[in-house]
Amino acid sequence: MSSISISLREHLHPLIRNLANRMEEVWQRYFDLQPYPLPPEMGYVEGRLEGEKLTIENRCYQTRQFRKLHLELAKVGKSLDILHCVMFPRIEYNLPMFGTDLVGGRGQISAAIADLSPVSPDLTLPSIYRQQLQALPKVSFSQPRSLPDWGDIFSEFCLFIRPATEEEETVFLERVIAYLEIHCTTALQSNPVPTEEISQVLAGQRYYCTKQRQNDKTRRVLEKAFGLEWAEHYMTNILFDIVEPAA
Ligand code: 18B
Repeated sequence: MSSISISLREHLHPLIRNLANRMEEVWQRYFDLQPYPLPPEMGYVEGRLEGEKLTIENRCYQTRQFRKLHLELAKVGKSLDILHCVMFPRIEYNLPMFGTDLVGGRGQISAAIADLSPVSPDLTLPSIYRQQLQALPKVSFSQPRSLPDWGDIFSEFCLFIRPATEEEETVFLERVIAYLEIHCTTALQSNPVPTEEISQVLAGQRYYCTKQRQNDKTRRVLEKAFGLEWAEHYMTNILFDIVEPAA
């Protein structure tokens, strides 16, 4: 299996490959990564989309602060390369959702998204995050993209662009790594919330997942390759799952 995984990564757009490698390197540097029990049939998945092969590779870990660190790489024939990543904090920790999605094909990334998304009822980030994010040097991109209707979950720091040049790809990659480093260091210093505040964190995570499941562009790719039911199952249970606390 690992040789298949390695070869998938090698065949993806360089920005996707480089970001995947860099994010895993950051995770390894900060955390004691434990395996996350993904259903075995979901580690490596193959389907067909309009005559082309769709290959999905899932990597999942857990840590003290994070229930699930999910990195997914996917390739549809020669036409579509995808990186998807979400870090799900344990609900005892009032931490934002780090998420990134890169979609591209035929040598061009069309969508590069990254954010630290709030889980508070007023959809703002904790000030410790805002201060660090505001302190980063300003960056700008020549082709910003606008968020879809369901995108109210994203913070004011959300990056959503079509990188126009290799230089912009590099600026985007370095900015995502900066977000990730801020997140890892802040998470490592954070303490669990009192029990009575857990339900609020859970509600915030649930809202985030509910909105992400409304992404028709993701859903359509999965439906075409694997069917309606499988796509619904995958979006609800693998990509954007919610875990209820033990009663
Ligand atoms: N996503 N993406 O992860 N999605 O998963 N993604 C697209 O150029 C997949 C996340 C996000 O404009 C597109 O328009 C598939 C996370 C947003 O309406 C395609 C998988 C975030 C958009 C896919 C996947 C996130 C978007 C269209 C599973 C943010 C723009 C590409 C492997 C943290 C939506 C394009 C819009 C777009 C596909 C965001 C094809 C199959 C974690 C905002």
